[in-house]
Amino acid sequence: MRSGFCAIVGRPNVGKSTLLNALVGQKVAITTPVPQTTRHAIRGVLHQPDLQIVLVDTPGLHKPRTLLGSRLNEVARGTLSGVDVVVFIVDGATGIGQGDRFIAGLLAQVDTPVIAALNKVDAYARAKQLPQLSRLAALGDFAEIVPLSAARGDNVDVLVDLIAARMPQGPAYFPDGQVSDQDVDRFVAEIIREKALTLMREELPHSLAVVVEEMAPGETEGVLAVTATLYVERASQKGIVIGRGGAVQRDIGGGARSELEVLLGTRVFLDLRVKLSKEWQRDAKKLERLGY
Ligand SMILES: Nc1nc2c(ncn2[C@@H]2O[C@H](COP(=O)(O)OP(=O)(O)OP(=O)(O)O)[C@@H](O)[C@H]2O)c(=O)[nH]1
Ligand SMILES: [Mg+2]
Repeated sequence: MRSGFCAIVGRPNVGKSTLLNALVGQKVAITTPVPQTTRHAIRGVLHQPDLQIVLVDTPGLHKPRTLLGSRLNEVARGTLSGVDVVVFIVDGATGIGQGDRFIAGLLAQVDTPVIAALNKVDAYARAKQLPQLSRLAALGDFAEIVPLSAARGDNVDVLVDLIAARMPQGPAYFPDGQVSDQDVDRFVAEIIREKALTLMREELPHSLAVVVEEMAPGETEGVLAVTATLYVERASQKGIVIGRGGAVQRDIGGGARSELEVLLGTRVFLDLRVKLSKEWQRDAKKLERLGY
């Protein structure tokens, strides 16, 4: 069989995780309208007869302002070597800019072939596609260039073929049916973080971290009991996450619970707590404790 590794890189918010999910065919990574959502290199596996592509979603490469930011960049840069092909995504809706040029420069320094993808073609006029494609082509020496919509699925099959063509002969790295290397705890924490980010948007996205403290079969049969903590950085943020009379916290919990029930195929009892971990984004020890 043919098998290998493919890293997905690009600026924050260009649609890397949405593309990962589209390629795998199910939700492996959380996606939100907030930049710097992804914080780990998440592996998702595309299975086809005689073919296995291990896709590595990465945090968006950006100018870091905190220790967390630098960590995220290290994670992304660390995936560039040691893969068979890189998919470099840019956002055609916001346009190609300095950040993309910077990443193209990093990619020029590695030997790995790069497929450039112009994402979000559903979100702007068709007439703008050609100029965007030529702007993208000017950024580097790409093996292929493909316009696509990760959200709608346009051309995702074409991308699969382009990646597959670059997979060497190799073993199955994951058993049939396994679509990700994330453990359930991490996945549950991520779904809770997704709901929180989506509900609170601009207010404090980067200051949030979620840790699953406990997960076990509940007292009622067929129920999974989860205890999780939402960490914020400042005392004032606690109030925002909890909301008036606990409304925001309840909405986060409710949204996460109903999605988890579908994704995990079991009833879920979710106990959410909100705690303060002062300035955790800038503190090496706290970052480690939170899993970063
Ligand atoms: N219109 C449109 N929106 C998209 C498309 N792909 C992704 N998006 C949206 O773009 C936003 C960011 O998507 P993500 O997949 O989270 O982006 P990312 O590159 O993983 O972001 P980070 O993890 O923060 O680096 C979300 O609101 C997505 O719904 C697309 O093809 N078309
Ligand atoms: Mg992401």
